[in-house]
Amino acid sequence: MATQRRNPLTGEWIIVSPHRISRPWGGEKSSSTGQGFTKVSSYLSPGAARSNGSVNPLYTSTFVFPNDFSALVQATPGEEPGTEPGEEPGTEPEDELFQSEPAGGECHVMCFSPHSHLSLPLMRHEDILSVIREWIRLSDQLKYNLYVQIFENKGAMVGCSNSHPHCQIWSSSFLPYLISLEDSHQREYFSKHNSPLLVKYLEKEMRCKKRVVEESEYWVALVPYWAKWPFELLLLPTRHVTKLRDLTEEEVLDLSSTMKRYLTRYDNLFECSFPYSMGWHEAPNTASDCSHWQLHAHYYPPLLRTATVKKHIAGYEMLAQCQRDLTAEDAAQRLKDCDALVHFTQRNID
Ligand code: H2U
Ligand code: ZN
Repeated sequence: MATQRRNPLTGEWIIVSPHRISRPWGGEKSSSTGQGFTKVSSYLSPGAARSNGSVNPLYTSTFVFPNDFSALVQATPGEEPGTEPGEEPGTEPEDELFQSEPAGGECHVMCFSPHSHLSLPLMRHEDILSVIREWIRLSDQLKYNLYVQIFENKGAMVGCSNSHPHCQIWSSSFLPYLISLEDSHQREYFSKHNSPLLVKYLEKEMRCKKRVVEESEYWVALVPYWAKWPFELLLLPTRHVTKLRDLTEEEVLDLSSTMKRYLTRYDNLFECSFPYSMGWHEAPNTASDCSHWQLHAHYYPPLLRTATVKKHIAGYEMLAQCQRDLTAEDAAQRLKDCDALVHFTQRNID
Protein backbone atom coordinates (compact mmCIF):
# COMPACT_ATOMS: atom_id res chain seq x y z
CA MET A 1 0.00 0.00 0.00
CA ALA A 2 1.15 3.53 -0.63
CA THR A 3 1.56 5.96 2.26
CA GLN A 4 2.14 9.68 2.52
CA ARG A 5 4.89 11.36 4.54
CA ARG A 6 4.91 15.01 5.60
CA ASN A 7 7.85 17.36 5.23
CA PRO A 8 7.70 19.36 8.48
CA LEU A 9 9.92 22.11 7.03
CA THR A 10 7.47 23.00 4.28
CA GLY A 11 4.23 21.20 5.11
CA GLU A 12 4.44 19.30 1.78
CA TRP A 13 3.20 15.68 1.65
CA ILE A 14 5.01 13.03 -0.43
CA ILE A 15 3.46 9.75 -1.58
CA VAL A 16 5.69 6.68 -1.07
CA SER A 17 4.79 3.73 -3.33
CA PRO A 18 7.63 1.17 -3.27
CA HIS A 19 5.59 -1.42 -5.20
CA ARG A 20 6.10 0.72 -8.34
CA ILE A 21 9.90 0.45 -8.42
CA SER A 22 9.96 -2.59 -10.70
CA ARG A 23 7.95 -1.01 -13.51
CA PRO A 24 9.63 -1.19 -16.97
CA TRP A 25 11.37 1.92 -18.24
CA GLY A 26 11.05 2.82 -21.91
CA GLY A 27 11.46 6.56 -21.45
CA GLU A 28 14.28 9.06 -21.68
CA LYS A 29 17.85 8.09 -20.86
CA SER A 30 20.34 10.84 -20.27
CA SER A 31 24.06 11.01 -20.87
CA SER A 32 25.95 8.07 -19.42
CA THR A 33 28.33 10.21 -17.39
CA GLY A 34 25.72 12.16 -15.48
CA GLN A 35 27.72 15.28 -16.37
CA GLY A 36 26.33 15.40 -19.89
CA PHE A 37 28.04 18.52 -21.17
CA THR A 38 28.14 18.70 -24.94
CA LYS A 39 31.53 20.40 -24.76
CA VAL A 40 33.88 21.49 -22.04
CA SER A 41 33.39 25.20 -21.49
CA SER A 42 36.43 27.27 -20.63
CA TYR A 43 34.73 30.50 -19.49
CA LEU A 44 35.49 29.84 -15.85
CA SER A 45 39.10 28.61 -16.08
CA PRO A 46 42.08 30.67 -14.86
CA GLY A 47 43.14 33.21 -17.50
CA ALA A 48 40.07 32.54 -19.67
CA ALA A 49 38.00 35.30 -21.26
CA ARG A 50 34.42 35.21 -20.00
CA SER A 51 31.48 35.75 -22.31
CA ASN A 52 31.39 39.49 -21.50
CA GLY A 53 35.09 39.89 -22.36
CA SER A 54 36.45 40.10 -18.76
CA VAL A 55 39.55 37.97 -18.28
CA ASN A 56 39.80 35.70 -15.23
CA PRO A 57 42.98 36.07 -13.14
CA LEU A 58 45.38 33.12 -12.97
CA TYR A 59 43.72 32.02 -9.75
CA THR A 60 45.20 29.18 -7.75
CA SER A 61 42.47 28.49 -5.18
CA THR A 62 38.79 29.54 -5.19
CA PHE A 63 37.75 32.43 -7.45
CA VAL A 64 34.64 34.56 -6.89
CA PHE A 65 33.25 37.08 -9.38
CA PRO A 66 29.94 38.93 -9.86
CA ASN A 67 27.71 36.92 -12.20
CA ASP A 68 27.88 38.55 -15.64
CA PHE A 69 24.20 37.73 -16.11
CA SER A 70 22.85 38.41 -12.60
CA ALA A 71 19.18 37.58 -12.08
CA LEU A 72 19.12 40.03 -9.15
CA VAL A 73 20.54 43.52 -9.21
CA GLN A 74 20.61 46.18 -6.50
CA ALA A 75 17.41 48.21 -6.75
CA THR A 76 17.80 51.78 -7.95
CA PRO A 77 15.09 54.03 -6.41
CA GLY A 78 12.37 54.90 -8.92
CA GLU A 79 13.49 52.27 -11.38
CA GLU A 80 11.40 49.11 -11.20
CA PRO A 81 11.17 46.75 -14.13
CA GLY A 82 7.98 45.20 -15.46
CA THR A 83 4.38 46.30 -15.55
CA GLU A 84 3.11 47.49 -12.17
CA PRO A 85 -0.48 46.97 -10.95
CA GLY A 86 -2.55 49.95 -11.92
CA GLU A 87 -0.66 50.44 -15.20
CA GLU A 88 -2.69 47.70 -16.87
CA PRO A 89 -6.31 48.30 -17.80
CA GLY A 90 -8.60 46.75 -15.19
CA THR A 91 -6.07 46.64 -12.30
CA GLU A 92 -5.91 48.88 -9.23
CA PRO A 93 -2.55 49.76 -7.60
CA GLU A 94 -3.48 47.67 -4.52
CA ASP A 95 -5.11 44.84 -6.50
CA GLU A 96 -4.48 41.60 -4.56
CA LEU A 97 -4.63 39.62 -7.80
CA PHE A 98 -1.78 41.62 -9.37
CA GLN A 99 0.77 41.99 -6.58
CA SER A 100 4.40 42.86 -7.18
CA GLU A 101 7.37 43.80 -5.01
CA PRO A 102 10.89 44.98 -5.90
CA ALA A 103 13.39 42.09 -6.07
CA GLY A 104 16.84 43.56 -5.39
CA GLY A 105 20.08 41.75 -4.75
CA GLU A 106 23.29 40.50 -6.27
CA CYS A 107 24.60 37.26 -7.73
CA HIS A 108 28.11 35.84 -7.59
CA VAL A 109 29.80 32.78 -9.06
CA MET A 110 32.50 30.85 -7.20
CA CYS A 111 34.89 28.52 -9.02
CA PHE A 112 35.97 25.82 -6.61
CA SER A 113 39.55 25.54 -7.84
CA PRO A 114 41.62 26.16 -10.99
CA HIS A 115 41.07 22.55 -12.06
CA SER A 116 38.22 22.05 -14.54
CA HIS A 117 38.16 18.28 -14.06
CA LEU A 118 38.00 18.18 -10.24
CA SER A 119 34.54 18.09 -8.72
CA LEU A 120 34.28 18.32 -4.91
CA PRO A 121 34.62 14.58 -4.12
CA LEU A 122 37.85 14.48 -6.15
CA MET A 123 39.37 17.55 -4.56
CA ARG A 124 41.89 17.39 -1.70
CA HIS A 125 40.64 18.07 1.84
CA GLU A 126 42.47 21.38 2.05
CA ASP A 127 40.93 22.54 -1.24
CA ILE A 128 37.41 21.58 -0.12
CA LEU A 129 38.20 23.50 3.04
CA SER A 130 38.95 26.64 0.98
CA VAL A 131 35.50 26.32 -0.63
CA ILE A 132 33.83 26.04 2.79
CA ARG A 133 35.78 29.02 4.14
CA GLU A 134 34.72 31.05 1.10
CA TRP A 135 31.05 30.10 1.64
CA ILE A 136 31.36 31.35 5.22
CA ARG A 137 33.12 34.56 4.18
CA LEU A 138 30.57 35.40 1.48
CA SER A 139 27.55 34.66 3.62
CA ASP A 140 29.02 36.97 6.28
CA GLN A 141 30.08 39.68 3.84
CA LEU A 142 26.72 39.81 2.06
CA LYS A 143 24.64 39.80 5.24
CA TYR A 144 23.36 43.35 4.60
CA ASN A 145 20.95 41.60 2.26
CA LEU A 146 18.04 39.74 3.87
CA TYR A 147 19.02 36.33 2.59
CA VAL A 148 22.17 34.76 1.16
CA GLN A 149 21.52 31.59 -0.84
CA ILE A 150 24.58 29.49 -1.61
CA PHE A 151 23.87 26.71 -4.09
CA GLU A 152 25.61 24.33 -6.45
CA ASN A 153 24.05 22.99 -9.64
CA LYS A 154 26.19 19.99 -10.56
CA GLY A 155 25.84 18.36 -13.97
CA ALA A 156 24.03 19.25 -17.16
CA MET A 157 21.09 17.14 -15.99
CA VAL A 158 20.16 19.81 -13.43
CA GLY A 159 20.71 22.72 -15.80
CA CYS A 160 24.34 23.48 -14.99
CA SER A 161 25.69 25.42 -17.95
CA ASN A 162 29.41 25.09 -17.32
CA SER A 163 31.53 22.03 -16.66
CA HIS A 164 34.10 23.87 -14.54
CA PRO A 165 33.18 22.99 -10.89
CA HIS A 166 31.52 26.03 -9.36
CA CYS A 167 28.64 27.24 -7.24
CA GLN A 168 26.57 30.38 -7.08
CA ILE A 169 25.71 32.85 -4.36
CA TRP A 170 22.55 34.94 -4.71
CA SER A 171 21.86 37.46 -1.98
CA SER A 172 18.46 39.10 -1.98
CA SER A 173 16.77 42.09 -0.39
CA PHE A 174 13.74 39.86 0.22
CA LEU A 175 13.13 36.51 1.88
CA PRO A 176 12.80 33.88 -0.90
CA TYR A 177 9.53 31.93 -0.83
CA LEU A 178 10.95 28.53 0.26
CA ILE A 179 13.03 30.13 3.02
CA SER A 180 10.01 31.95 4.30
CA LEU A 181 8.05 28.67 4.28
CA GLU A 182 10.78 26.83 6.22
CA ASP A 183 11.10 29.81 8.54
CA SER A 184 7.45 29.80 9.50
CA HIS A 185 7.31 26.02 10.01
CA GLN A 186 10.44 26.06 12.20
CA ARG A 187 9.11 29.06 14.13
CA GLU A 188 5.78 27.36 14.74
CA TYR A 189 7.46 24.14 15.93
CA PHE A 190 9.75 26.12 18.25
CA SER A 191 6.90 28.01 19.86
CA LYS A 192 5.05 24.73 20.48
CA HIS A 193 7.97 22.55 21.68
CA ASN A 194 10.62 25.06 22.78
CA SER A 195 13.20 23.16 20.71
CA PRO A 196 14.36 23.76 17.11
CA LEU A 197 12.55 21.41 14.70
CA LEU A 198 15.67 20.02 13.04
CA VAL A 199 17.54 19.61 16.32
CA LYS A 200 14.68 17.49 17.63
CA TYR A 201 14.41 15.65 14.30
CA LEU A 202 18.10 14.67 14.35
CA GLU A 203 17.82 13.55 17.95
CA LYS A 204 15.02 11.16 16.93
CA GLU A 205 16.80 9.97 13.76
CA MET A 206 19.91 9.10 15.77
CA ARG A 207 17.91 6.67 17.89
CA CYS A 208 17.37 4.25 14.98
CA LYS A 209 19.85 5.52 12.35
CA LYS A 210 18.12 3.72 9.51
CA ARG A 211 18.21 6.80 7.29
CA VAL A 212 21.68 7.98 8.38
CA VAL A 213 24.26 7.73 5.59
CA GLU A 214 27.27 9.56 7.00
CA GLU A 215 28.02 10.39 10.60
CA SER A 216 30.91 12.23 12.22
CA GLU A 217 31.44 14.01 15.51
CA TYR A 218 30.01 17.29 14.18
CA TRP A 219 27.86 16.41 11.12
CA VAL A 220 25.22 13.92 9.98
CA ALA A 221 24.04 13.36 6.40
CA LEU A 222 20.78 11.42 6.13
CA VAL A 223 18.01 10.70 3.67
CA PRO A 224 15.16 12.61 5.31
CA TYR A 225 12.03 10.67 6.25
CA TRP A 226 10.05 12.89 3.87
CA ALA A 227 12.58 12.87 0.97
CA LYS A 228 11.11 13.71 -2.42
CA TRP A 229 14.15 12.95 -4.60
CA PRO A 230 15.27 9.28 -4.63
CA PHE A 231 18.73 9.90 -3.12
CA GLU A 232 18.05 13.21 -1.43
CA LEU A 233 20.30 14.09 1.53
CA LEU A 234 19.88 16.48 4.42
CA LEU A 235 23.12 17.62 6.06
CA LEU A 236 22.86 18.71 9.69
CA PRO A 237 25.34 19.83 12.33
CA THR A 238 25.15 17.76 15.53
CA ARG A 239 24.95 21.00 17.55
CA HIS A 240 22.42 23.82 17.30
CA VAL A 241 23.91 26.38 14.86
CA THR A 242 21.93 29.06 13.03
CA LYS A 243 24.52 30.51 10.61
CA LEU A 244 27.52 29.28 8.68
CA ARG A 245 29.67 31.95 10.34
CA ASP A 246 28.93 30.44 13.77
CA LEU A 247 30.63 27.14 12.94
CA THR A 248 33.72 26.38 15.02
CA GLU A 249 37.07 25.58 13.44
CA GLU A 250 36.60 21.89 14.39
CA GLU A 251 33.19 21.84 12.70
CA VAL A 252 34.59 23.44 9.55
CA LEU A 253 37.48 20.97 9.34
CA ASP A 254 35.16 18.04 9.95
CA LEU A 255 32.72 19.32 7.32
CA SER A 256 35.38 19.09 4.65
CA SER A 257 36.04 15.39 5.33
CA THR A 258 32.38 14.50 5.87
CA MET A 259 31.44 16.18 2.57
CA LYS A 260 34.17 14.34 0.73
CA ARG A 261 32.85 11.02 2.09
CA TYR A 262 29.15 11.37 1.24
CA LEU A 263 29.95 12.92 -2.15
CA THR A 264 32.24 9.97 -2.90
CA ARG A 265 29.35 7.64 -2.02
CA TYR A 266 27.14 9.64 -4.40
CA ASP A 267 29.61 9.21 -7.30
CA ASN A 268 30.16 5.53 -6.50
CA LEU A 269 26.43 4.74 -6.44
CA PHE A 270 26.05 4.72 -10.24
CA GLU A 271 29.76 5.19 -11.08
CA CYS A 272 29.20 8.63 -12.54
CA SER A 273 29.77 12.22 -11.53
CA PHE A 274 26.52 12.33 -9.55
CA PRO A 275 24.40 15.32 -10.57
CA TYR A 276 22.47 17.35 -7.99
CA SER A 277 21.27 20.74 -6.91
CA MET A 278 22.42 21.50 -3.39
CA GLY A 279 22.13 24.53 -1.19
CA TRP A 280 22.74 25.81 2.32
CA HIS A 281 19.81 27.03 4.36
CA GLU A 282 20.94 29.27 7.16
CA ALA A 283 18.86 31.58 9.31
CA PRO A 284 17.72 34.71 7.45
CA ASN A 285 19.41 38.01 8.30
CA THR A 286 16.33 39.44 9.95
CA ALA A 287 16.83 41.37 13.17
CA SER A 288 14.54 39.01 15.07
CA ASP A 289 15.68 36.09 17.21
CA CYS A 290 16.39 33.01 15.09
CA SER A 291 16.82 30.33 17.73
CA HIS A 292 14.06 28.35 15.97
CA TRP A 293 16.34 27.87 12.93
CA GLN A 294 18.85 25.07 12.49
CA LEU A 295 21.56 25.41 9.82
CA HIS A 296 21.29 22.69 7.18
CA ALA A 297 22.04 21.84 3.55
CA HIS A 298 19.80 20.02 1.08
CA TYR A 299 21.03 17.79 -1.76
CA TYR A 300 18.48 17.09 -4.47
CA PRO A 301 19.87 14.64 -7.07
CA PRO A 302 17.64 13.84 -10.05
CA LEU A 303 18.87 10.27 -10.67
CA LEU A 304 16.52 7.37 -10.03
CA ARG A 305 17.77 3.93 -11.10
CA THR A 306 21.02 4.27 -13.01
CA ALA A 307 23.35 7.00 -14.24
CA THR A 308 21.02 7.53 -17.17
CA VAL A 309 17.48 7.27 -15.80
CA LYS A 310 16.26 10.44 -14.22
CA LYS A 311 13.32 11.15 -11.97
CA HIS A 312 10.90 13.56 -13.61
CA ILE A 313 8.57 15.81 -11.67
CA ALA A 314 5.74 15.60 -14.19
CA GLY A 315 2.21 14.32 -14.59
CA TYR A 316 0.51 13.64 -11.23
CA GLU A 317 3.52 15.13 -9.44
CA MET A 318 3.28 18.40 -11.32
CA LEU A 319 -0.47 18.56 -11.05
CA ALA A 320 -1.31 17.02 -7.68
CA GLN A 321 1.44 15.70 -5.37
CA CYS A 322 4.98 14.36 -5.45
CA GLN A 323 5.56 10.62 -5.25
CA ARG A 324 8.59 8.37 -4.82
CA ASP A 325 9.09 4.64 -5.45
CA LEU A 326 12.26 3.85 -3.52
CA THR A 327 11.76 4.32 0.23
CA ALA A 328 14.02 6.74 2.08
CA GLU A 329 15.30 3.79 4.16
CA ASP A 330 16.26 1.77 1.06
CA ALA A 331 17.94 4.78 -0.51
CA ALA A 332 19.97 5.35 2.67
CA GLN A 333 21.01 1.69 2.74
CA ARG A 334 22.14 1.82 -0.90
CA LEU A 335 24.26 4.88 -0.20
CA LYS A 336 25.66 3.27 2.95
CA ASP A 337 26.67 0.24 0.89
CA CYS A 338 28.80 2.46 -1.37
CA ASP A 339 32.48 3.10 -0.63
CA ALA A 340 32.97 6.46 1.07
CA LEU A 341 36.76 6.54 0.81
CA VAL A 342 37.82 5.41 -2.66
CA HIS A 343 36.26 7.15 -5.66
CA PHE A 344 35.38 4.74 -8.48
CA THR A 345 37.78 6.52 -10.86
CA GLN A 346 40.65 5.91 -8.45
CA ARG A 347 40.21 2.22 -7.79
CA ASN A 348 43.32 0.19 -8.54
CA ILE A 349 45.47 3.33 -8.63
CA ASP A 350 48.41 3.03 -6.24
P1 H2U B 1 25.37 27.40 -13.82
O1 H2U B 1 26.29 26.49 -14.51
O2 H2U B 1 24.82 26.82 -12.54
O3 H2U B 1 24.35 27.91 -14.75
O4 H2U B 1 26.25 28.66 -13.36
C1 H2U B 1 27.14 29.31 -14.21
C2 H2U B 1 26.91 30.79 -13.98
O5 H2U B 1 28.03 31.46 -14.49
C3 H2U B 1 25.67 31.29 -14.72
O6 H2U B 1 24.78 31.87 -13.79
C4 H2U B 1 27.62 32.65 -15.11
C5 H2U B 1 26.24 32.33 -15.68
O7 H2U B 1 25.43 33.49 -15.73
N1 H2U B 1 28.58 32.99 -16.12
C6 H2U B 1 29.14 34.25 -16.11
O8 H2U B 1 28.80 35.06 -15.24
N2 H2U B 1 30.05 34.59 -17.07
C7 H2U B 1 30.46 33.74 -18.06
O9 H2U B 1 31.25 34.10 -18.88
C8 H2U B 1 29.94 32.36 -18.13
C9 H2U B 1 28.93 31.99 -17.11
ZN1 ZN C 1 15.87 23.90 4.10
